[in-house]
This record gives sequence, C-alpha cells and structure tokens, in this order.
Amino acid sequence: MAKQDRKRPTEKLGDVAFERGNGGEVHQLAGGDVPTLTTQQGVPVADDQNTLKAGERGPSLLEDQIFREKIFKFDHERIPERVVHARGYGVHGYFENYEPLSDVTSADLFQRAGEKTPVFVRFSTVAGNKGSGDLARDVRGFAVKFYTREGNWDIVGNNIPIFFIQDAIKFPDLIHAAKQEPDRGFPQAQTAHDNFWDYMSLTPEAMAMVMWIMSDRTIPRSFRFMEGFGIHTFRFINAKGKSTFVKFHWKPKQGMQSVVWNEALKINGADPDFHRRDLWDAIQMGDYPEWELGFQLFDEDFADKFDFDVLDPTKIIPEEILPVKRVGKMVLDRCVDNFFAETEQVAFHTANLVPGVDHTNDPLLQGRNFSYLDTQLKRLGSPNFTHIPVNAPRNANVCNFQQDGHMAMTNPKGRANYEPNSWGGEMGGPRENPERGFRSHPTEIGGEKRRLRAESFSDHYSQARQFYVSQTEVEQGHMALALTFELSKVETPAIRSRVVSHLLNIDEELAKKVAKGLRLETMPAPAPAARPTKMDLAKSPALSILMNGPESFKGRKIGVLVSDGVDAALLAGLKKAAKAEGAMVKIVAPMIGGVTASDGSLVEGDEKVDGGPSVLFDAVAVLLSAEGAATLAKEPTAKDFVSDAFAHCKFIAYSPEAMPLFEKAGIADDLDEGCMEIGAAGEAAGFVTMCRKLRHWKREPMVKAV
Ligand code: HDE
Repeated sequence: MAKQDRKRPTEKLGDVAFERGNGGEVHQLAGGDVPTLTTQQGVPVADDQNTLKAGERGPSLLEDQIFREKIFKFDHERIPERVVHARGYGVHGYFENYEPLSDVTSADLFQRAGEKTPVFVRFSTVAGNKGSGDLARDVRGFAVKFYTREGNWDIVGNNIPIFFIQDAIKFPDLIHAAKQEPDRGFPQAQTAHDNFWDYMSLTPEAMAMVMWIMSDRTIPRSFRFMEGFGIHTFRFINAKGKSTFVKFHWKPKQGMQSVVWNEALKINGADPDFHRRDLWDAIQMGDYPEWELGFQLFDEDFADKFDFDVLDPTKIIPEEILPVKRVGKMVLDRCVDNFFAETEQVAFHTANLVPGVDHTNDPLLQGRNFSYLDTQLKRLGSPNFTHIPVNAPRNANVCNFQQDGHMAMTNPKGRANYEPNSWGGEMGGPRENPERGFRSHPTEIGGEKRRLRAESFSDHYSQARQFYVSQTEVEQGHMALALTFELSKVETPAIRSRVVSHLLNIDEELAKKVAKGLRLETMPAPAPAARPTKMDLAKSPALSILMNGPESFKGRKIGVLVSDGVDAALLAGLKKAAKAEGAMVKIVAPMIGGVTASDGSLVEGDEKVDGGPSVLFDAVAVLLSAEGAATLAKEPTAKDFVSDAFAHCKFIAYSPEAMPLFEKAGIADDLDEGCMEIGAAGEAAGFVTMCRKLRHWKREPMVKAV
C-alpha cells in the first residue's frame, strides 16, 4: 500500500503485524524478523493483494510489472513429470565403506575403511503419474547418487532384481501397455487392465518378472523395508586393469515387510502419501533407515559356467550360488529442504560412472545409457541441468571447456575455452589425466551387424518357476490371489486364458488355482516355449520375504484405539514396551482432542478414528472403557478398525472391556492366539514381543473365503 493510503492502525496476527486494506483484506507487514517481500529483481513490494487498476473499480493495467512477474512465474511452475517413475520421494544420507576393496575396484569411494560418501536417494513407483497413490501394486525405483571424490556415480535400480524385457527397444511398448490406456485415460497406477496383460501374455521373456510383480514385493509396507538392486551385471576394474563382474544389492537393516493387497487398496484411500510420510516421519524422529550395500562378484569363468547369460537382465544369480558380500552401509538421515529443487530436479543416469566401474553389453543397460541423458534434457529443459545443486558433483571439481546454453550457472573462467592450447598454467585450463581418468575395459568385440536375440537368453520359465517355488505357502497364496485379482479386471477372456497358458509352464498348481479363481471354462494348452524349461532349479530361500523376516518390531507402528476412561497404567505400559522395542505408538481417539484416562489425565489423539484406520498400523491395541466400547460399537469406522486389523492378520491387543466392539464387528467368536487380552501393564511387553512376527499368518485361511 502506498504510504499516503495507510490511515488504518496496525493489528497483530499471531506474532505478525498487519494492516487491513480498503476491502478488509490482510496486508502482512515487514519489520523485526519479517523480511521485506521483493520481486525477482529484488525490488521491494508494497502491496501484494491488489493489482494496479485504473480507478477503484476499473480495469487492471498492463504496466503492473509486479503482478505480471508473479503470474508469469506461476504459469511456468510445472515441468514435465518423468515419463516413468513420476511419483517419487528423495532424501539425503551417506554411504560408509567397511573395508578397502582395491583388489576388485579402483573406485575411490571403496578405497578406505570408514570413509563416508554423501548420497541422494529417490524411491519411486513406476507406472503412476505424479499424483497417484503410494500403494499401487508396482515395482519401486531405488535410485542412489553417490557424490564421490572422483565424480558422481549413480546406481539407478529397482526393488526387484530383474526386469520385464531383455532389450531396450521394447521399453516404450512395455510402458505404454502398463500406463493408463490411451483412449480412456485410465486405469491410473495399476497394471490390472487389458493392455498390460495383453502385452505380458505376448512377451514370454517377462514371465520371471510377472512372478516377482505378483508377489508381495510390489506392495511394500515402506520404502524402509524393501531391498534394492542394480539389476544389470556391471564391471569393476582395479588399478591393474583387472575386471570383475558385479551385481549390486541393497539389504535393508530394518528387514523386509509388505502389506496385504486388501490393505494396500485401503491405505491408498486413507493416506495416498503413506510411503513418503513413513520415510519423512522416521527421519524426523531420528530413526534413520539403513541399508547394506552388497556385491555379487564373479569372473568370466563363473559367467561361462552359469546356467544363464549374465548379460540377460531377466535373470538373477541366486545368492545361495553366489553369496552377497556386504561392503558398507547407507544411512538416510536428512529430508530435502525443498521437494521441487531436489526430488523433482534430481537427474539419475546409468552412465554416470566413476573410474573403477564400467558397463557390460547387457542390451537393456546399453539402451538405458542413451535414454537417461535424453530424458533429462526434455524434463529439465537445458543441458545445464548438471548445474542444479542436487545434480552437481559435491566432492569433485568440474573443470572442462563445455560452456553456455540455457541457464548456465557456471562458465569456465579465463581465456582458453578449447584444448589443446598453448596457454600455460592456469590460463590454459584443465588437461587430460591418463593416471586418474575414466577408462573403459578393453573388451573384445566382433561379429556380424544383426538384429537378433542371443540363444543364451531364451529360457523364460525356469527362473520364473524357481522364484515361485522358493516362496512360503502364504506367499504363494498371495501370488495366486494377485494374479486372480489382476486378471479379473481384464475384460477380454482370451487374454486371461493366454496368461494362464504361461503359468502352466511355471507351475501347474499355480495355473490351476488361477484358472479356478477366474472360473476359466477350459484349461488352455501350455504356451509354446522357445526353450524347454530347465524345471526345478534349486530353491532360493533368499527370494522369500517371510523367510527373511526381521524378528523385531523396531521401526513399526502400533495404533491404539482409546476411549474416555482408558486404563492409564495399561496405556503407559504399552508405550513403554513399544519404546523399548524401538516401535512407535499412535493414539486413535473418537475426537482429535483426545480422551480422559482413568487417572483423570488427558491423552491427546494423533488421529480421529475415521482418519486413522487400522491399515495405517502394523499392529493394533484396543483399550477401551465399558462405556467407550458401547459407544464405539455403534461407530462403523471403529468396527472397521478392528475387523480390518483382524482380516489383515495383524496382532491385536485388547482390554477385556473392548469385547462389545468386537462382537458388533463380527470377530468376537474368532479371536485366536494372535489376539491378546492385556489387563495389566506388564502384559503389554508380551504383546510387543509377539508383534515381532509382524503378522499372524495362520489366521489367513480363515479370513479368506474366496
Ligand atoms: Fe528407467 N528410466 N528405463 N529403469 N528408471 C527412467 O529417467 C529407461 C529401467 C529407473 O528417481 C527415466 O529420469 C529405459 C530398469 C529408476 O529419478 C527414463 C529402460 C530399471 C528411475 C528411463 C529403463 C530402471 C528410472 C524417466 C529400458 C531398474 C527413476 C525419468 C531400457 C534397474 C529415477 C528419468 C529417479 C527413470 C528409461 C529400464 C530404473 C525415461 C529406456 C531396468 C529407478 O530415462
């Protein structure tokens, strides 16, 4: 407001001084700690609530540069979202190397024990758009950027160690088929539709991946509880030039955990940001998630003797055959300052390699090496995206003669912008360094120029079967249900049948279960296979989530449904036991203001009952007074709280007074050994110990009738 207009007294809004304008609008004022608002040019702004007008009720004037600049910036806020992995969440941390690894690689970050290298990690879903739900049944991206002293190195991986296709030329078709169908623009963030399964059923090489995506790996409980993989075989090179093949693994120290499908569907409604909130909460609380980096190292001899081609990205090397050597840990300990600046603008690239690491001829990797640079130019709009702080090397200098372009932030100084040059010293600029510089492994390459798929890539079913038979019975059940669910959304019966024809090559029982679940009229013939399945590879227990449980409830959450009159000592006992385990307690109350406990104290609510359904928690406790139970028994969301917890095989603790709610929810007669009455504070510790198993899977056959 111009000074001459300011006739009104200054008021207070919290700590901030403000004035009211002619129309009663609020003008916050600078002063004290409150800085002056400026334009992009640094010009102080007097009035940010009213455009410049001709007359009090007149038209707005084109000369209003303050308004025009503000709207112009706003109109251009969006950049294209990533064509895949659009929805993601990034955080900072560090990698700490356990021991020098100079025998296998000269990569600088692995040379010294205890050395820490900063990292930026972005977790993502693949198919959904930026605003889709976190609990889509989908592969999760697991991309890590190491800011090493020899430049930035990216491992752009996923939470599944293989991929759908063997050759990069197929990628656009795969992604088109997975995303929403182009004529109708849905379904969003899900593969349960005709186009996806049509493409899968016509892509036998995808069958191992189909087994993985139909497992619980694609509905993780949290980013913190999933593994990560570099997928392709890469090369390490040591100082003597010796090359060793390597596959990268990330092992979560928190253990693995997934949710059940019905839970995932409901979480997406209750909290579509469930995964990002989980990571944010854990880091804000100081419960920093950790992963160990592991290598599977092997040489040409091993590669030649292995049953499958190590360049085929649809295959794993089972850990039981080639153990994972754990070489260091990654700790994620800092959220971003700004989501757009860091998470949106971070640019990963499979070809961001450092000396000591190199590519192989995996045809998928080779295609990726082209794609990522290209996509960043489209998305970030300038070849200078490497100047954006999250992408710029942090521990290495950038010295070269590359210059100019849109949004150049740093251009080389001095006279020389080319080399070789005859300007000496600093003026001449940087020079090549054969000692330290990046070198490719001198691999022999020969052969005819042709488009073909190597014969060694042609077994599409053996490892699909190996994955399936390596799961526990519970996990196998989930896979059959997932396939049945997805194919039940497919409208074309022929496509359903074609998928089943592939399942027959993987496991007959599985095929029969799915066919029955779909009510297929006739069983199709098995799909023709390029190469007969090597059936019955040895089971690999490392592939199961449940066989590798954490045996701890650390980092998990108990949702406690309370009412007025809740036993204060019992609640305190539960909180104490959870804290001792490293778990969190969240109070779910009829009203967010909380409840009055038996000792008259106020227990504040973290969630109101309809905003905190049990799907948001790993286990639940229902601690009610008799009166509270009678009231909540009439409340549908309270009934859902307990019946869902029961159906999702969660451990349930309850005060005896809670029974009327269980009766109304229809579970009172079914309570099993996964449900524990806790009448005294001491019993709460027993309940938390029980929760270490994470779920009471024995209940599952009882709660799953169809
Ligand atoms: Fe990607 N992928 N991809 N991908 N990918 C992208 O790059 C691509 C593949 C992966 O959090 C894009 O910056 C091709 C496998 C992750 O920012 C794009 C092929 C794996 C992320 C692209 C693949 C991945 C991406 C889109 C087949 C697991 C997110 C935006 C040849 C190892 C990174 C972008 C982040 C992102 C291309 C296959 C992982 C278009 C052509 C296999 C984690 O460049």
